[in-house]
Amino acid sequence: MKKITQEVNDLIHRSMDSHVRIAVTGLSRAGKTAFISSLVNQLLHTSTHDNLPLLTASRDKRIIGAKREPQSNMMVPRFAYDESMEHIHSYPPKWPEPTRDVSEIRLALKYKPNSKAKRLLSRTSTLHIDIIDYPGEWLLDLPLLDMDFQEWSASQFAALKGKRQSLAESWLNDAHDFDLDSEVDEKRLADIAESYTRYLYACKEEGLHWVQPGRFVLPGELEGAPVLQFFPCRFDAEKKVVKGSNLAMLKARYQEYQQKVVKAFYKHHFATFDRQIVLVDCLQPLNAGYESFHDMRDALEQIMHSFRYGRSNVLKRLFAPRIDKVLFAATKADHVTPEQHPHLVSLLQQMVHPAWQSASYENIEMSCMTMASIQATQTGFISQGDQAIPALQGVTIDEQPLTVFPGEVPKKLPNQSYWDAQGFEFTAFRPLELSEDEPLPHIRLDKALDYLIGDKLK
Ligand SMILES: Nc1nc2c(ncn2[C@@H]2O[C@H](COP(=O)(O)OP(=O)(O)O)[C@@H](O)[C@H]2O)c(=O)[nH]1
Ligand SMILES: [Mg+2]
Repeated sequence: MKKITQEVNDLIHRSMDSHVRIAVTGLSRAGKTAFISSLVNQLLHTSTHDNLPLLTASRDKRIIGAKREPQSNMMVPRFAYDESMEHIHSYPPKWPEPTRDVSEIRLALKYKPNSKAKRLLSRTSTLHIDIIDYPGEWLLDLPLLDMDFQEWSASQFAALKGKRQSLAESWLNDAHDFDLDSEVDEKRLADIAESYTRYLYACKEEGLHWVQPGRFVLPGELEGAPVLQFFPCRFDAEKKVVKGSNLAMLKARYQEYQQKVVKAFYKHHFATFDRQIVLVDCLQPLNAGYESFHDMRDALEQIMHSFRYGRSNVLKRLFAPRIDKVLFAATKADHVTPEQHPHLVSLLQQMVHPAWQSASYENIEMSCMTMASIQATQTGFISQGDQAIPALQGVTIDEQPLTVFPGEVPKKLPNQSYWDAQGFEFTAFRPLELSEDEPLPHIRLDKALDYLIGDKLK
């Protein structure tokens, strides 16, 4: 009898377990690593600290505690949480090393349910949370699934305007006398592909984020593989492709890239996500200027296509998408004074909303907010005559203590005259010196968490 009761109890407990996969993305340096490190750190401290007041279940004192668990997907590298924390707690504190691939970490969060149905069954429940880190650049590749090699090539040449045109010069020179019809020359293909890849990196360095193929700049384990060795070409689509020629090889590699890289990512990773947070660094393009800012907006619009599952959509043909909530978060809010935070949200909304509203996002909820995963500044006031102006205090990356008013964030998408008139100057700070047994300081990370999993903790 006792054994049966035990088994029934186990069964009930297992049925009280639920599971959510939260995907974290954003273009490189948007703050993914910082966000996941802080998220894990916050949850691990929530049993002992009041560090997440905006997470409803935590405010209601229903969170019992969190612990790490072995991740469920064994084919994906582990998210380097301990290494990140070592960096942050080193002296002087450092930001975690950048990572360039997909990674995953899993937590079990034990809580007291407040829904009647769940309470009847058990006094405690467990939510298993998988957190997945992947580069936003990979989402820029979705349109490739709807384009053949010729169409894609044409779209790349059409984009060669403004800064891009001069950045592309060296690649175009290297490809200038390349004969597409002659017998395949692997070495030459590799060289021109490298030159094209350098052009893509140069775009990113100039703050131009829309780069295709996205995997070329964040190759992960595919570094150096032939599937990443193609480049746009001008050719007559009507003419027959010579067998065994350079063009035949380029087309084959492009198709392989579509199937084995782009489709594979959507099928094996993206299809398993329940919730998505897209991190956006709005401050970097404000520093960089007009072209960079608009390019960021275009890149975001491209990223949004991955959450559009209209009937004829290429994603729906591949799998049944599961993501039902997407959060866009402007990161690094600790770079600006608190009264500027509403401007930062409104700026992000202006980048995201128009594109969101003009398309059909069936059954997906979306929200925008601003936060700082790891707060690296303290806020205060400096007096100027008889006025007190808000200011930030921190230590720069080169170890210089600094008190500044970094400037105003525009509420609306700025036009060129903004940069001509004042421009923006946001300094990068290193993390503050922190004690290892305290949770990391953050701004509204708990609000993000409430949006992402609040409903799963009822
Ligand atoms: N002040 C501040 N800086 C941040 C924060 N998050 C990220 N950063 C900065 O942005 C850089 C890139 O962040 P990271 O998380 O590595 O970006 P990822 O490439 O998206 O993983 C870091 O090295 C920090 O300099 C934050 O919350 N506050
Ligand atoms: Mg990272």
